[in-house]
Parts: sequence; C-alpha cells; structure tokens
Amino acid sequence: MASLKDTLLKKIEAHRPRTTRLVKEYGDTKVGEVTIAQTVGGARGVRCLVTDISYLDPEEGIRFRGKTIPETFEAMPKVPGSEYPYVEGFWYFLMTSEVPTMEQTLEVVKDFKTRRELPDYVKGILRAMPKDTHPMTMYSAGILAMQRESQFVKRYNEGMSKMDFCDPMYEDCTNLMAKLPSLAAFIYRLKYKNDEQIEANPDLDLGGNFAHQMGIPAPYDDVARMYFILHSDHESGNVSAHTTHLVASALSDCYYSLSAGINGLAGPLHGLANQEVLSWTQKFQEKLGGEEPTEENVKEALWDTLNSGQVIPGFGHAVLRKTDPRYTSQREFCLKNLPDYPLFKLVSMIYKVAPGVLTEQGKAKNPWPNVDAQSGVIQWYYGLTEWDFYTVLFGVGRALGVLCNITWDRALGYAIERPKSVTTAMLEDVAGIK
Ligand code: NMX
Ligand code: MLT
Repeated sequence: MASLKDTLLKKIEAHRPRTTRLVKEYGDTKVGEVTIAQTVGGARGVRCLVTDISYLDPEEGIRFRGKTIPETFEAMPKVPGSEYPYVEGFWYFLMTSEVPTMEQTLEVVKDFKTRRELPDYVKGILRAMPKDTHPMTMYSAGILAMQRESQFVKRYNEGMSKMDFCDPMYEDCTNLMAKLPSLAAFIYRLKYKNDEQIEANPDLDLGGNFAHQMGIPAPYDDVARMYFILHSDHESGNVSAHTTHLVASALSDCYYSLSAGINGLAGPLHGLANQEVLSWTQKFQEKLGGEEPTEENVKEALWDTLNSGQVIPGFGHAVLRKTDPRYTSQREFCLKNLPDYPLFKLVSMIYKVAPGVLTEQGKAKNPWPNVDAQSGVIQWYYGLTEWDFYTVLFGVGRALGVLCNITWDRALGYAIERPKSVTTAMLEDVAGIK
C-alpha cells in the first residue's frame, strides 16, 4: 500500500508539467480585467491565485477537491459507530485528491498519533501569558512558538535544492496539523478549566481524542469531525488562506505562515464572526428579559444593529450569493439532534428575518447566512459556552486546508507573491479625472 506521502509526491510529479506549460506557453493569455472598484475594494473577484484543493462557486458553495459537502461526508471512511468521517482521511483526500481506503485512512490516523504530543515549552509559554489573553492570541502564539521544530528551515540552511522543498514541507505541515487539536484543547483547559489537563487517549482518532482532551462526551467527537471538515477550506482568497499562502510564498515555514493566517482569522469580519453571533444572540436575549423572541422583536434588534453602524454577524459573504452550504449542513445537524433547543429556534428565526432586513437596507450584496451564523449554537448545546474559544475551533479546521495548500504551493514552486500597487493620482489619471 502506497503511503500518503508517496501518493502525494507522485501526484505532484504528474501535476508539475501542467503548471509549467500554462506559464511557458500561455503566460500572456488574459484571465480577466481589473477595475478601479476592485483595486480599491479589496481585490474582490480578481483572479490572481491558483488552488486545486477547493473551489467556491457563488451559487453552489464550496467543493472540496470537486466534491460538495454531502458528497464529501458520504465518500470518506467513517469512524466506526459514528456518522462523520475520520478527519485524517479527509486530510489524505485534500492532499492527494484521492478518496482513501479505510486502510490508508488508518495509516494516517496512526501517523498523526506519533506526531500529536505538544512540546512542554509551548505549554510553558501559554501558561506564562496573562489570564485575559484571547484564546486566538494563545493559539497563534503556540503555533509560532513551535517554529523551531521546522525541518524545512533546517534543510534549507543545509543548502537543499528547490526540487526537494516538498518533502520537508509535507513533514512540517503534518507535524503541525497533528498537534493543533492538542494545542487547542490545552488552551481550552488552561483558560477555562483551571489548567486541569486531560492526557491523550492512544486509542482515539483526531476528532475523538480532541473531544476527549476537551473533556466533552460523545457525540462531541462527531461534532468536532464535522466542524473541522466544514471549516477546512474555502478556496484561496479568504483572509486566512490568502495570508497563509502569502507568508509561505516568501519561503517562510508553515509555522510562520499558519500563525499569520490565524491572526487574520481572528478578525470580526472573518472567523471571529462565530463568537460575535453568539454574543449578539445573548445580548438580544438579555434585552428581552424573559420575553419570548418573536419575528418582530428580532427584526427590531437587527435594525438597531444596522442603525448603530454595525454589521449583522454571520450574514453576508464576499463570494457567496446564497445560503452557505456549511450553514445548511450545520442546520441539518441541529434539526436532527437539537430541533427544540431554544437557541437553535432563535437562530432559525434570525435566518427567517435577517435576509429581508439586509435586503431592505440594500447594502449587502449577499443577505444570506454564512458558516458562522450556525456554528456557535451547536457548541453551546454541547456545553462549550465559552464563545471566545469558537474561532480557535475554526482555526483547527482551517489549518487542514491551508496547510495542504502551502504544501502544494511549495512543491509547484509558486512565486513569491508581490502584486503591484498604484497611487490615487494614477487611478484618477486612468479614470480621466482632471
Ligand atoms: N451586516 C451589515 N452590513 C453588511 C453585512 C452584514 N452582515 N454584510 C455586508 N454589509 C455591508 C458592508 O459592510 C458594505 O457596507 P459599506 O458599503 O458601508 O462598506 C456593503 O454591505 C457591501 O458589502 P458586500 O460587498 O456585500 O460585502 P463584502 O464582500 O465587502 O464583505 C463580509 C463580506 C463577510 C465581510 C460582510 O458580509 C460582513 O461584514 N458580514 C458580517 C460579518 C461576518 O459574518 N463575517 C464572517 C464571514 C465568513 N467567515 O467566516 O469568514
Ligand atoms: C471562509 O471560510 O474563509 C469565509 O467564508 C470567508 C471567505 O470565504 O471569504
């Protein structure tokens, strides 16, 4: 049986001529044009990144390696007795584009177990941080602290050839990915559970062991598997993926790159929106003071948010123009497992009302909910009520996608990223403004 690494290296060898040919023979072919609105407005829609790991269609939503979310869940080998797949098998799939067999999946499970122990010095650094440090800061710092482990840097300093970059990059990314659930669980127990840490269970897969080390019973293991897979990748233009890619393009190792990407995920317009959604619903319920939520008072609260110059968290998207299928997938989970839970009912009411409010306001191009509108309610239901931890969960999931991406970036020798900036006067000139 070929290992994940062997399969990956073969895939990369087979892929390289496609990239080389595109650049050499078709390098001058236009992919699109750039308007002033795009230049000023966050490069929205500018096609200047390449990835084969996932693609986001505005109407359909995400496809991982060509598969929709339901197709992905259906195809991957499942953990016995559970409804969701092994995260390790999904990692194999993202890396290679091949659906692994159970045997191949279990090889990765075994490999991850040998790599998942968090170094003691990381624990020491995290323990030394002030108690009110945000868990995303701790997560990013924990990743960065492990940079000294990089095999890529060691080999680079020994004079490694460009053609050999892929191997240590793969090793670094796998080492880091295997440790991230341990890092996240450590931060959780340190910050919210008096630093009472739980030892890893050698019998458990990544999702199962994460739930175990968090101290949350089943079916939280399946929640973790679902959550990590859903949040893994959203093509390459989103802030966390793009930042990770950008930093990696300078040949910075995966520790520097992912830590930077996680800092982007920590922004309220990106991943932090999942904690903002919970904070919004809790404040709304407090304001109601025991009164039942109704469509009328939800609408009023949404307008209050807009009128005070804030965004409605969990709604809108830079690319999507429909309800995020990651939202739908989590909603289906709720309908099956917690249909009568009051917080879920409130989130469902917001889903009914908010798109109309945003449409009436007429600013947001997409009034529909994104992944963050539904994720907190599931965490809350299973006892994870410390909502400032939610983006760390997103960050463990997001690492799956971006680490696969930068492994491929490095293997294909993608260039250092360096777009061109212009001055305002230059844009005025292009526009013909005298
Ligand atoms: N509530 C209020 N206003 C909004 C919202 C919203 N949910 N979404 C967009 N708008 C506004 C936006 O602020 C902008 O206003 P202005 O012209 O005054 O600058 C206008 O509508 C046009 O924005 P769009 O082109 O529709 O959206 P853009 O691509 O710039 O931004 C988001 C996309 C996701 C940043 C934006 O929809 C937003 O701020 N949503 C709320 C925060 C959120 O849920 N973020 C999570 C996204 C998913 N994730 O996990 O990363
Ligand atoms: C993501 O998952 O990264 C978000 O939906 C944001 C995006 O795709 O722009």
